[in-house]
Amino acid sequence: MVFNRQNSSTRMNKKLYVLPELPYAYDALEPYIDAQTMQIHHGKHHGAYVNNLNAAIEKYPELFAKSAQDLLVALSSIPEDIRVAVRNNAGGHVNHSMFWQGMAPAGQGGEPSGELAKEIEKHFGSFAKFQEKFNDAGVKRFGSGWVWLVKTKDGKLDVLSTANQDNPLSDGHTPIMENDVWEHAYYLQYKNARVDYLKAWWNLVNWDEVEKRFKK
Ligand code: MN3
Repeated sequence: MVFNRQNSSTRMNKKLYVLPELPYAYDALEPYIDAQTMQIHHGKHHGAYVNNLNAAIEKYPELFAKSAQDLLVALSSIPEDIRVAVRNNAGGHVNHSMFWQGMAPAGQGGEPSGELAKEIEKHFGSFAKFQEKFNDAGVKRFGSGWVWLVKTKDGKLDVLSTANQDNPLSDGHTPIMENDVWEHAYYLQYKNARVDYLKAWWNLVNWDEVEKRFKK
């Protein structure tokens, strides 16, 4: 049997995107995020983004060689017929993977330290003002989306929000931390009170992870 060289190398490069395991148990973020929300959010929502991303890329298998982040950075170069699917589902995959890593079991929250704490003070005035700006951007995001702390193209810290599953990477910014303000992130526990969820969520921030991203 003769293998076509190109086909076999395509097959070797084809690495499906996979749903990462949570770095903690489903109930580890209680009482701020309940176990059922985590189970559905991770298994069903994030799981669906991964499946849909794999299905979209299937048409251009050479793209499996790229990381999901790289797909978002180079969104304009993605074939037009799958660009929206990649934007939504690579976005959903990257955003949620970062989101899980950016949280830690309750009680380990606290405040940022070192260089990051200094930069936050420099750009926002104080940690409290930064929190206020972040929460405000989250409350004002109409419909579904995300709120972010980013390092902008010119190296400044800024707070912004994006719609749907859009990621700041596609606009040339580097995401440092993020909160999910889709209703599926909080509705079971907080109902329509997004603002209460946003406030409670600070108890879960994994500052070690956020500082690591900031230093990169
Ligand atoms: Mn979500």
